[in-house]
Amino acid sequence: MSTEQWVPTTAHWGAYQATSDGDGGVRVRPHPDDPAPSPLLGNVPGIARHDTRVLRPAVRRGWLLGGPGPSAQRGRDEFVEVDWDTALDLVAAQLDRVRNESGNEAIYGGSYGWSSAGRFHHAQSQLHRFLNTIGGYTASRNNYSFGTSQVLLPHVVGSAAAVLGYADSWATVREHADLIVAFGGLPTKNLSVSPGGVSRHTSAAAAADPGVAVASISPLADDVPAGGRWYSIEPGTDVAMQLALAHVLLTEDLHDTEFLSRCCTGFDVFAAYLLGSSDGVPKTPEWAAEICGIAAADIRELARRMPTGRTLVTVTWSLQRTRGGEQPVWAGIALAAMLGQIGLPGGGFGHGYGSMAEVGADGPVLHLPTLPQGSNPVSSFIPVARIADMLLDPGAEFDYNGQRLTYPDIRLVHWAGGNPFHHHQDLTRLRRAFARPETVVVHETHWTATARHADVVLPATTTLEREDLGAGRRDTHLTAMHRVLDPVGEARDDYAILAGLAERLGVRQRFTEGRGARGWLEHLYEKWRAPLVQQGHDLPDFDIFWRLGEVKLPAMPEDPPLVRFRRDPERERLHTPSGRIELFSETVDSFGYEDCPGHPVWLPQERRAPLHLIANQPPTRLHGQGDVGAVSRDSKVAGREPITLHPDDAAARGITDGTVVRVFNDRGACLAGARLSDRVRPGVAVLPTGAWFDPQPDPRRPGQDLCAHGNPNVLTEDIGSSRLSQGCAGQRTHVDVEPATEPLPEVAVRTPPPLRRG
Ligand SMILES: Nc1nc2c(c(=O)[nH]1)N[C@H]1C(S)=C(S)[C@@H](COP(=O)(O)OP(=O)(O)OC[C@H]3O[C@@H](n4cnc5c(=O)[nH]c(N)nc54)[C@H](O)[C@@H]3O)O[C@H]1N2
Ligand SMILES: Nc1nc2c(c(=O)[nH]1)N[C@H]1C(S)=C(S)[C@@H](COP(=O)(O)OP(=O)(O)OC[C@H]3O[C@@H](n4cnc5c(=O)[nH]c(N)nc54)[C@H](O)[C@@H]3O)O[C@H]1N2
Ligand SMILES: [Mo]
Repeated sequence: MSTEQWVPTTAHWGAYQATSDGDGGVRVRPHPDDPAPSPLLGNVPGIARHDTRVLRPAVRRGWLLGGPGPSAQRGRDEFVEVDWDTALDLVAAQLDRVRNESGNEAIYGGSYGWSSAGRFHHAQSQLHRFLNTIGGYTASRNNYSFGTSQVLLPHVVGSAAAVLGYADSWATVREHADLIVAFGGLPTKNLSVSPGGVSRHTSAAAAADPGVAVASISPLADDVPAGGRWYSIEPGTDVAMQLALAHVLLTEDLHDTEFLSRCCTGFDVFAAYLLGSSDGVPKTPEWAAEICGIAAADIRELARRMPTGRTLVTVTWSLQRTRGGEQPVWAGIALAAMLGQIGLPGGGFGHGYGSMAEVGADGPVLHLPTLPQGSNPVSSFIPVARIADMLLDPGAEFDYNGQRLTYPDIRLVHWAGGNPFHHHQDLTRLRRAFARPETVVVHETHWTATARHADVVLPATTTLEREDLGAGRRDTHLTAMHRVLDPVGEARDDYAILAGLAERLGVRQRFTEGRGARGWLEHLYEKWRAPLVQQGHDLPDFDIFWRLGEVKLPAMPEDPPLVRFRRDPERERLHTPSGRIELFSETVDSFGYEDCPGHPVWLPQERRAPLHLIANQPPTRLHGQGDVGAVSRDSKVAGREPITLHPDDAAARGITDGTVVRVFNDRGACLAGARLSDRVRPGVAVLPTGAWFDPQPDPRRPGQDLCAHGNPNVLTEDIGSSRLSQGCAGQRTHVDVEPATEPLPEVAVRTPPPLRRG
């Protein structure tokens, strides 16, 4: 029987309300003030309770019997369930042994991943704080989302935040912009999501129907908003189109020379490249049309239109999640600089409209309550997407942002709140990499592929089973996240798990500071509130906040850095060597990287299979989270992840709608369910990320596995975006597709791995 106590909570897909269904499960409904609630809400009941919840601590049999050591059995072995004391004793003993024998550098604690919303129980922050109290760990830098831009932007505009942290709100864009030129389109499917959530989905509502003319450049018609024009582009060729647009502005004298000389440096070098005086190739619309598949006349017409009003040039994050990913971002900035509107409302350069709810959201830029993580005495780190290289090749050197670094020798991997067997590329290679350490510890709510590749799996609660404070960056409200359910099985909060380890390592007091979880919530809230109240903001104390369920975040009016810079470039210098926007960077040039020279360039891409595969964000879930929920389950085709093919490409291969296909290239293969649509460009296939990795013998390739479920990361290449940024390059790859032949392996990943009671 339902108790009908609806309480507030939030998730990466936004604030909502939940109630217990009286039967151990949960019911959900949108926040009453949300103009565009997320469809992902429909996954929640199915994730909270599912057969794949981890119920008890579990230890891989081979590791339990044989002790720590490299093992190719990870991901293939059965598990033995043990009690909490046994599990925590085992993990604490290994942490202690590894730090004593090999130093804390041998512990990899990067632990990348989205975990859940909630400022206190954020698993990765908890783990970092814990590892810092026991002497530190090898860390990771940057993210999978826009890791390439995080390294590039400081060289071009002085900081990543100048672009990523201060996007104009959609309200400002709608008021001032006449035209949005959107490379990567404005896919609304992405806009219900933001790290920490948004309380009101204003971006999703605005992007779906912007009320501004939009030129949407993408291989997919679904990326085009209402009223927008679709420029169907060949994947990976946006830079050619951007250069041609710039070429027209330059040769027809439509560029803003005043802005370029007052606020930028290096335009002369870039202009010489556009004209072909530096490489013999003028970047004309005719040149670009051959590469990108958009008619020269269309490019010319668009270029001539851009300077006639306020124009926002946007680039989705997807465009930089690829080899040479710096180029479309830098070229987009150069294009916006030539229009001279950077720093004007609704104009200039935007990065991530169409990628995430926070970009274009209304919320203030301000600090939220945050768990202090302490400091890490270990200096070794990797750019986050170099995980497999590090595990496979300790001691090897690699390039990163002008430095030559060395991979540390990792003995123990500790992961909480992430799923590398979702997020990383070339999962067959990642399996080899995960065979190398002596011990892999994973905290998980569910039996994800990463949990299945661990030696010790510690069951974590979900947000619904605990209390927290929730808000995203650029959010409008802070949510009091109430508890709805009892912990499932013997699951514990990550905080409690780590406190148990800290106790065994003699640092419990340092880790907990003597507080329980509720004590921390009050402490973090009050510490955050005090200075704001001093500044005159009206914020209730913790008890009232908790009863109200949410508070409005105070506005912090501050002009964005690029607005201030535009007004007075001499006094508001950017943190670049020249103090200006660098269209040519002497610093980047001095690194001598052929895959990221000193100004934006066209870098042709090699291709070894006939179809482009776009492995974009799934419309039906958050990454791998929610794959067992109703929305994701309902989207499957013949039980597999849907792959969308153009009808011509399907016909040429004898593939019909609704049938199972085998998607393959020289790295790997997976099964998927075919969907035919002329809303994808011919020659392009779309297989979103996030179907739980389900490796099983490939009937076509003896001795090798395929993913029976449709995870595209068995196909993507595990390579850095460039020597500069070493970012994730997983957005696209090349494949072929064929009808699958019987017998078809069943999807096995929706039931737990073999478990025995210890
Ligand atoms: N091919 C390809 N690959 C990609 C991308 C792409 O475009 N193409 N995109 C990349 C991008 S941008 C990203 S951000 C990554 C995302 O990759 P991840 O962030 O690793 O993906 P998630 O599925 O969100 O993984 C989070 C995990 O945390 C677990 N979890 C949730 N709450 C808790 C908790 O409270 N405690 C603990 N211990 N665990 C919890 C969930 O069950 C889930 O398994 O993927 C990347 N991978
Ligand atoms: N529903 C949902 N929303 C999400 C997420 C999720 O898992 N589910 N994940 C969130 C996360 S972590 C992130 S980082 C953001 C990511 O935001 P993005 O990286 O921007 O999102 P994607 O959906 O991967 O890609 C956006 C679009 O880029 C287009 N595209 C791909 N290649 C090319 C190309 O070469 N040229 C052009 N012009 N277009 C191309 C594709 O058609 C794709 O639909 O999304 C966030 N939003
Ligand atoms: Mo991301």
